[in-house]
Amino acid sequence: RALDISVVGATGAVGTALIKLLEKSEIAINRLRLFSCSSGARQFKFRDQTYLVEALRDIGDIADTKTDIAFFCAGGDVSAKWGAPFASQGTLVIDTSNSFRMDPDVPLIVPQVNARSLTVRPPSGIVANPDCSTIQLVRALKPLIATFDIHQIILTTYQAASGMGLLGCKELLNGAEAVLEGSAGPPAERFPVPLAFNVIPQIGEISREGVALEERKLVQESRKIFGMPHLQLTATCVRVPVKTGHSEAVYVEFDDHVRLEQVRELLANEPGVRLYADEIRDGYPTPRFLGDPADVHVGRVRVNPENPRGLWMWVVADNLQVGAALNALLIAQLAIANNLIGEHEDCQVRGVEFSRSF
Ligand code: 2RA
Repeated sequence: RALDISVVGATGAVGTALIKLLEKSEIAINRLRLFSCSSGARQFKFRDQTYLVEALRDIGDIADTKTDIAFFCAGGDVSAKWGAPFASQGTLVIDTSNSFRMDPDVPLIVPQVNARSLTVRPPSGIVANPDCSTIQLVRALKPLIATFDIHQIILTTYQAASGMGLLGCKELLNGAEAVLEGSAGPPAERFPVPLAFNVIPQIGEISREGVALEERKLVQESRKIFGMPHLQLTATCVRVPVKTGHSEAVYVEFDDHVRLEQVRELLANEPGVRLYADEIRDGYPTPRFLGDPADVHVGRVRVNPENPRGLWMWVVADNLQVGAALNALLIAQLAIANNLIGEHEDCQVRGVEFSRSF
C-alpha cells in the first residue's frame, strides 16, 4: 500500500538529500509531510506535487503527526525532543542523529551489514542510522571481519564540512573567500577554529581522557553493528576543508598473515564497494572526484611490508548519501520488506537480500 511519510529537518543538508532519494525510490507514497524547526515557509516539488514545509513548533496535537515512517534529519536536540513522541503514535522513526544509537531498544542499522538486526519492530518504535564515518567504515570492513580474525583496527578520518550541515559548508566557503581576499575571515562558529585552509584534529567535545565524541562514536557504534563488544578499534577524527565526502585511512591488524589477493577479492565482491585495485590503472578515490555516491570507494589497499598481519586501506564515501540519507532510505526499504510498518508486528524476512549479514 502507499505509505504516509514525514521528513523532519526537510530543509537541511541530509533532509534535502533524502527527499531527492525518496522521490526517485520505488516507495509508493500516499502523503508526504515535511517539517522544519528553523527555516521560514518553503515549498518542495515532489513527484509532481507541491508540498509546504510545516514548522514543527506549530504542531498542536502530537496525534496529528502520525505517519507510517518519519525520517528525523534535524540533529540531536530535535530527535531527543520529538523522536519518542512521534514513535508513540505508531510511526516508525528512522533517526539519523546521535540521540538513540546506543539505546539497547533501538537497533543501529546499516542494511548491507546487519540487516538481521531489523527483523522485528523495535519496542521503542525507533531505528537509528549510525554516524556517517561509522557507516562507510563498517561497509568496507564487513567482508574482512566476516572472513578473518581481527586483532585491532586503527584509523584516522578526514571529514568534510557538510558533516556539520549546510551551515558548516557555508562557514568553510565564507572563510575561504575571506582568506583569499586577504582578511583573517570570520570567527569559527560550527567548528572549534576556522576550517578554511586548515585541518582540525577535533570533531565533537573532547572527554577528560582526551577522546573526542566522534572517536567514541566510531568505537561504540562499530561494536554494536558487528555485535562484537570487544572489537579493538581506535581513531583520530579530523575535520578537513572539503565540502562533501569523508575519507578514512584504515589500518587493520589481523591475528594471522594476510594475503593481499584474498583481501582484494573480498572487497571486489562486496556489493556496494568499489575497489580501486591497481593504483597505476585505477588511481584511488578522492572526495571531490568521487564516482557513484551510493558506493563506498576503497583504494590504496596494501599489506604492511613491516608486518604481514597488517593491512592499510583508504576508504572514501559521500557522507550525506552513504553516510546518512541513503542509509536511512535503505533502512525504510528493509522495514517495509520485513513488514514492520503500521499494525503488522509479525515479521517475515523477505524482499531485501543482503549477503552475509551479521
Ligand atoms: C560529522 N560525523 O562529520 C559527523 C556528522 N554526524 O561532523
